[in-house]
Amino acid sequence: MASPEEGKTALEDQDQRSQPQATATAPARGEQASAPGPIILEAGSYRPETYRHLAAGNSQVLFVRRRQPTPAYPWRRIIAPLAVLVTALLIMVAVLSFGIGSTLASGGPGGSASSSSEQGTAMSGMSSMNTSGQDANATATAAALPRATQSQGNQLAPYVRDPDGAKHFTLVAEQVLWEVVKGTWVPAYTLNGTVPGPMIRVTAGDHVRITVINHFHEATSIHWHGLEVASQQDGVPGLGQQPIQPGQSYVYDFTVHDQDVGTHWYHSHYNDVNEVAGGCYGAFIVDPRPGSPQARTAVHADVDYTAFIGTLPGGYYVINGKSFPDVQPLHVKHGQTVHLRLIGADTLSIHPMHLHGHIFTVIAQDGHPLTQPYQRDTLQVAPGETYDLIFTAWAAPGSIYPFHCHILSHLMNPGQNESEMGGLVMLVIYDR
Ligand SMILES: [Cu+2]
Repeated sequence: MASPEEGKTALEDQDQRSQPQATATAPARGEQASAPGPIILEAGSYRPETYRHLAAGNSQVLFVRRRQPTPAYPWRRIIAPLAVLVTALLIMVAVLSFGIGSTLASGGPGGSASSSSEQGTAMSGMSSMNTSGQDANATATAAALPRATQSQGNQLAPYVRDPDGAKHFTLVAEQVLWEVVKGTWVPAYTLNGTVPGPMIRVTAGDHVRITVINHFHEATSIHWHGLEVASQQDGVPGLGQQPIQPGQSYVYDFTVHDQDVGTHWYHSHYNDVNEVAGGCYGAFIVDPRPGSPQARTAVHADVDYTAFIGTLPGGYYVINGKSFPDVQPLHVKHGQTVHLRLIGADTLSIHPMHLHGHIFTVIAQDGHPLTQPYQRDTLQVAPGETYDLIFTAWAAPGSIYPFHCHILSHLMNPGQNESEMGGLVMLVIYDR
């Protein structure tokens, strides 16, 4: 399985976007790292020298990206738009012939641009409405979307204090093109412009107010997953509220209590097969009240990191909105205690997440401390679940370990071959 990418060096990473993709014509250049200094590796390669360098514990490793991984299947670029067109025509004919064409008028454009991907199919979901027909407009919509102006999600959400003491957050729902791997932009449903949306972090006892402003081209609503809130605050259209229509806003207002302490999240609950699979979610973490019994038993880790496992349109598997090699690494130092919060944001698949070189302890599930924590090196994360893991960073400074899904087809980006690595991989890097 000789890779056509072999021999490519860091220099060729420059300006990949404009390169023609027909063939990989990079000449072999021999050893790159012959002199002291950074060792340049091509991230995602299974080549043996990758592991030799990592075993040496060299923290000077520089990872670079490969070129666009599409040249093996150029015919897809021709077939895909045709398939979208044919699908659109079929849907239109079907809908019109049943005399329910009027429903199309209220259904917004969808965000899934790929008819050949695993996402974007019209699954029936609890709150999904008018999903059929949306793919028809997806291509046109995607072309009109602005590019995201931020490159990383999961940033701590700011808030203002209202006169009544409430912590008031604002989430703006907006569809953007999101750079899932370098040079590849996919249509995404975001909150405040990033995948994941901002992290809401509050303390038990806090009065929380969240204004959701909908700038999607379709309705939405936000569900506070794992929190005990009144049904009219729960974010399910038709049960406690009406969908938030484009241009409208809705104010959620609730208090978080001691039973809400832990790792939770929020996500769209309208057209969720597209909106959640398009990135519309974020972390909602509730810390214990200072001095409370919960606070006394809480873990005090040196590193506290949250990782969403999900998908994005086009067949991408993502950790915090990015596919490897663009997944943000988890940086640790020798001797630290690491608290990793995992959140299953995929809408279809369970992901058995495996950490190389470490045994971790699962201390909480769905935010709630386990009476009997257990040890694993692989943990299945199903859609909707959250897990809190603790591990000790025992290894030497300079070490690098992958944390990855063990369904190996989830370690490839669309168009990659078997010698490449993408998708659900996050590196744990020991800083010096
Ligand atoms: Cu997986």
